Amino acid sequence: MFTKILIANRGEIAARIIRTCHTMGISTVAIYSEADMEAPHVQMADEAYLVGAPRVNESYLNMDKIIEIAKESGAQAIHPGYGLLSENTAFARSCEEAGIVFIGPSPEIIARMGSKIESRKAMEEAGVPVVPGISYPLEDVEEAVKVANVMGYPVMLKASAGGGGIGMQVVRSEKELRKAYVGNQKRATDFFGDGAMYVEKYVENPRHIEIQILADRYGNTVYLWERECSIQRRHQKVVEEAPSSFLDEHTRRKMGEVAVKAAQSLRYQNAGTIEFLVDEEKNFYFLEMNTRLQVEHPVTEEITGIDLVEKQLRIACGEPLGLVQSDIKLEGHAMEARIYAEDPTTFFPSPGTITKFVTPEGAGIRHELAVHEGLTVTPFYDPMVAKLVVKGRNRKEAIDRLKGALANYWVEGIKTNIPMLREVAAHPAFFSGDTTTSFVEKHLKTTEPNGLKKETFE
Ligand code: MV4
Repeated sequence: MFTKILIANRGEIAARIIRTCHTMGISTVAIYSEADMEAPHVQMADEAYLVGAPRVNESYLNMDKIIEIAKESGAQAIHPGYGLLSENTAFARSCEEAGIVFIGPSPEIIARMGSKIESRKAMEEAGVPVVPGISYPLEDVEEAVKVANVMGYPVMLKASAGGGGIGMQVVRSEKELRKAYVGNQKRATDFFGDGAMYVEKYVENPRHIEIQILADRYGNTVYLWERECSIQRRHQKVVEEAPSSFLDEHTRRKMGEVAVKAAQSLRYQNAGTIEFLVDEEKNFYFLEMNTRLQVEHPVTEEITGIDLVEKQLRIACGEPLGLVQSDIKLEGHAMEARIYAEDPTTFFPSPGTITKFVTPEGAGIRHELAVHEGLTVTPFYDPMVAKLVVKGRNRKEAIDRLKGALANYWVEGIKTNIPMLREVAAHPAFFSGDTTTSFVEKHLKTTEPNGLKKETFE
């Protein structure tokens, strides 16, 4: 096993990775920016190195500097966490060239899954159901019209490099498609430097259900059930749970087996997630593959009892998985609520100094924290300050614990989305499992600032 690793991240995920390293006797190297001198991950790590100015381009995205620090400190591997450099092909390649293990899949797979067109093509070849549509880049608007007319409206025009809802539009007629085409292409080019687009049939009112997989270099691959992440606001996940209340035993197994088939066809290694759209009839379609540890991974850990970070480290240093599918248990029900430093009425980030941060404690409550009392939340990074993870013997108990914990969460000095989380947790539609991607829009009072209707994409 590695004796020392560098964590190329910050916030709760850096702290989360350091915690597992310490239970495994692995020494940890943190990196930090000038804005993160007091951050918890710096305090927790055995060593910490300043990488640069607050802005991510000068700190947490400074690949050369990070690799230099890894070499200097004697770290044998780098864990990239999520976001930042976690799905950066060039970084994974640079690590390889420097003789440092990148804790994740190969650069080739990261690149391939980073293109929505390429990943669709790969999945079609593997026999995985994909949303009806095309798996090659459109030449021009005339081709788009031709394809959409055959498929039937509504369709979704999507950028191959898209993400976060950018470069994606629902179109309900030829007229709308013609109107959307150029603007969507321009946005994709501006944001991602790649204007390639394709079309898919639009799936109405879907659920977002993703399968966690683990795969070692010897071809052993298992699925760790699903996470349902349908409760999102503007493509930002708010509450996730495992298992999904929507799936039956048969669909759950089928989706897991398909995810394993997908991973094996790619010769995937390490932890990964296959995202599916699930329609009202429980048909499921591949959406994209995430080649990193995800924010919501704790709900999977809670129901399986498996430490995903530990598995990532063991796989990366060449150990066999040591698990077969029948070893993966599914016990209880877990939920995660993401706590953001944001104004609950405007949804703008709310930086500031935290003057009170009291977390609720009790049976079935787990915290993943990026902050503590006295810390200043700066405007430079993702505004997520904490994750509240709860577990119960069943979904009802998990919801009760979520409600109870949110009621006792006490934060002052910054504004948070806790009021919105309380509204979700207490909502009858949430209890009844009406957890589609339209939940926030359909059921919450607090969806848009000042009651304004949503704009642009979606
Ligand atoms: C879709 C879709 C309906 N039909 N594709 C949103 C994020 C991006 N990765 C894919 N997304 C969607 N793709 C087809 N063919 C609906 C969404 C979608 C969505 C998906 C998952 C979670 C929340 C969502 C919110 C709005 C739209």
